[in-house]
Amino acid sequence: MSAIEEQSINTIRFLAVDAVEKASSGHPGLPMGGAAMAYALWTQFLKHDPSTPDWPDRDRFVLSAGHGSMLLYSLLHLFGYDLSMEEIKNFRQWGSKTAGHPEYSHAPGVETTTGPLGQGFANAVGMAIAEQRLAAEFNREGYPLVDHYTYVYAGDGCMMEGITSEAASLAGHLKLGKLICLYDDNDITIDGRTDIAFTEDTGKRFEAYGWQVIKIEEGNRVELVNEAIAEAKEEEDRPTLIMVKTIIGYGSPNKQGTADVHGAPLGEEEVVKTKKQLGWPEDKEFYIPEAVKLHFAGLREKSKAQKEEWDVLFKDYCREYPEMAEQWDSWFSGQVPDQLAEDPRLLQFDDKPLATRAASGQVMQVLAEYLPNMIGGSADLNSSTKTRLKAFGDFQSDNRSGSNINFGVREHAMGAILSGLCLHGGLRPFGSTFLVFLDYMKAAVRLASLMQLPVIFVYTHDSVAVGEDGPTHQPIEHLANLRSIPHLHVLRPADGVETAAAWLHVIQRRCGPSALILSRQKLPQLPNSGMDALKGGYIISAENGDRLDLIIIASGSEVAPSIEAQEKLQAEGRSVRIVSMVSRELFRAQKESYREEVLPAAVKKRLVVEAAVPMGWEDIAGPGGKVIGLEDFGASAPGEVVMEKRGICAENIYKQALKL
Ligand SMILES: Cc1ncc(C[n+]2csc(CCOP(=O)(O)OP(=O)(O)O)c2C)c(N)n1
Repeated sequence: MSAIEEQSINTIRFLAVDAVEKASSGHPGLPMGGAAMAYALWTQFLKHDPSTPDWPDRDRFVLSAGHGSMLLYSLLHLFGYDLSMEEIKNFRQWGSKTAGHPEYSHAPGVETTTGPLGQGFANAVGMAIAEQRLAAEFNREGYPLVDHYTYVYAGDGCMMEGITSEAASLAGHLKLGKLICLYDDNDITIDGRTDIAFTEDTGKRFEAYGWQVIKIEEGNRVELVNEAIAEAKEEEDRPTLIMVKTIIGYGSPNKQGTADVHGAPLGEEEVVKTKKQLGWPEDKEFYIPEAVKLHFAGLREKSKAQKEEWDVLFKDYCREYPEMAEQWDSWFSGQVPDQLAEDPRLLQFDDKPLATRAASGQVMQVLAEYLPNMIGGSADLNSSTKTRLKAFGDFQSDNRSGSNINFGVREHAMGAILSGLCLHGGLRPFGSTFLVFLDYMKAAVRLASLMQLPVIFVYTHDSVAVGEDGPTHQPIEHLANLRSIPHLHVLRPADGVETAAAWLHVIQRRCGPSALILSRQKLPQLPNSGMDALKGGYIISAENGDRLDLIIIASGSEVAPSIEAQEKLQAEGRSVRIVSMVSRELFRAQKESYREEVLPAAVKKRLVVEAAVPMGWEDIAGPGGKVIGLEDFGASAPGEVVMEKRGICAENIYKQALKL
C-alpha cells in the first residue's frame, strides 16, 4: 500500500473515531475495520460526481450496515460532497445532516436510509433491477446512457437477516451481474463473536443463490480489494459477493477484534493509544493531512470528468433520438400526463358488483398505457391481487424490458426492493400482497414512509370477509397499523369509481407512499360515488331532510351496508347521512370548512363502521359517537357469515344507529 493510501485510510478511520468520541455515541468499529475496502471501492471504481449527487448514471453505493454511518460521511466529506467539517463535528446532533444512521435526503450522497439491517441490501437489489430495466428502455447502439453498478456494503447483521436472503435469492435468479456486495466479514456483532449464533457457510449459501463469491483474507490490503472488485465487474451474469475478512475497530490496541468497539466510543485514553498505534498525530482531532486533501481533490476532478463525458453523450443522444429524450424527461420527472385523468375508461364499470381488487386491476391497465414506467408485481399473488400489467412482459434475466416483477413469496424483500426502484429514479414502483401479510414487510413500508418515497403498496383481501381461509388470513389490526405510520396515505375505496379515484391520487403523489386497501369480495357500484373521493371523505348518500339526526361514516366494503341501513332508518323517519371515508389522511388535509360541511361539529351522533380494530377512529366518532369494529380475530367460515356474526352488516348498523 502506498503512503498516501495508508494516510487516506487512516483519515477515514480517525474522522469516524473523533466524531463518535465527540458525540459520545456511535459506531467506530465498522469504519475502522472497513476503511480500506471502502477506500478501494470509492477511489478506484465508484463512478460518481460529488458536485452532481443526483447524476442518473452514477454508481449507487448503499451502506446497508447503516450503523457505520461515519464511514460514509467521512468519504462524502473527503470527496467534497456538500458535507462540511462542521457537519462531521455535529455527528448525531439536532439539525445536522449527519444523522446517527444515514438518512436519505439529509446529506447529499446518501442513497437510502439504512439502519434496520438488511434493508439497504434489498434496496440495492431494487436499484440494480432499475438499472437493467432503464438500460433496456433507453440505451441505443453507441449510447450506453444507463450503465452503472450498484455496490452495497453489508455486515454480519445484514447477512443474518431474512430480508437479505430473500433479496439475494431473487437477485441471483434475475442474474443481476452489476450488483456487487462487499461483505464486511469481521465475525463480530453486538453480543460478541458471530459463532454464538451464525456458523453457516455464507459463501456457499450465496453460491447456491447463483452469486459469484470471492474471498479476501486480509481486508486492509487495498490491492486485494481492487482485484476482487475488478473480477466482480467482469462477471456479467451473476451478482458478486466479496467476503472481506476485516478486523472490527482495527488499530485500537485493546479493543480491536472485539464487540466492545462495535457501538461505543473508544474512550479518550484508547483514542490516544490507537492514534499512536497507527502513527497518527495524537494531539489532533478531525485531522486531514494536506496531502490527503490534495489526493481527494485530484480524485474529485477525475470523478467530475466522468460526469462531463456522460453529459456529452446525453446531449448527442438527445439530438439523435429526440423522441427518446422526451421519454427520458417524462420517466424521470414523475409527471402524469393531463389526459390521463380524463380517460373515460377509468370510470367504466358495469353496474354490477365487482371486487375493488378487480376494479383496481382494470384501472391499472389504463394507467400503464400512460405511464409505461410503472413497474412492480406481487409476492406470488398476482392472480388474487390483480396487479399484473397485461400488456407488458415479465422482467426476467432474458427480458429486461418487462414491467412485471415476479417477487416470489418474498414480501419483505419486495417492500424494500420497491423503495430501491423508486430511489433509483425513472420508475414508478408498486407491489401487492394480501393485507394480512403487511406484517411480513412492515419494516420496509416504514422506511418508504420515513424517506417519503412515492411507492405504491396494494393490499387486497382487506377484512374478515376473506372468509374460509380463516383468521390467519383475515386482517384485523392492519389498517390501524398502516394509519399509524407518518407520511403514508391509506385509501380504502368502496367501489369501482372510488378505486379509480384512489389510483389517481396515489399515482400523482410524489412525496410519500400510499397503501391501497382493496376487497376480495364483490361490492356493488354505488350510485353517488365520484371524484370527491379524492377529498378523502365525502357525502356519498345525503340525509333526506333539513334535519340531520345521525352520520354514519364507513370505509370500503362497509359503505354499501351503511347505505342499506340508512334506507331503513330513513324509511322510519330518521334523517341519516352516509360519509364514505376513503382516506382519513386525505380528509384531514382538507380545509376546516370542508370538513365541517361533511361532519358538522354540532352533529354528535356519529356511527363509524369498519371491519377492523376501531383504534384511531375516536376523533371522528367523537364523544357522542360509536364505532362498529372488530375487537377480536375473525373466524374460518364464509365471508358473509363472518361479517354478519361479527356485526359488520346492515342489520347491526341499523340497530346500533337506533341505540345512538
Ligand atoms: C433489523 C435490525 N436488528 C437489530 C439491529 C441492531 N443492531 C445494530 S448493529 C447490530 C449488529 C451488527 O453486526 P455487524 O453487521 O457485524 O456490524 P459490525 O459489528 O461489524 O459493526 C445490531 C444487532 C438493527 N440495526 N437492525
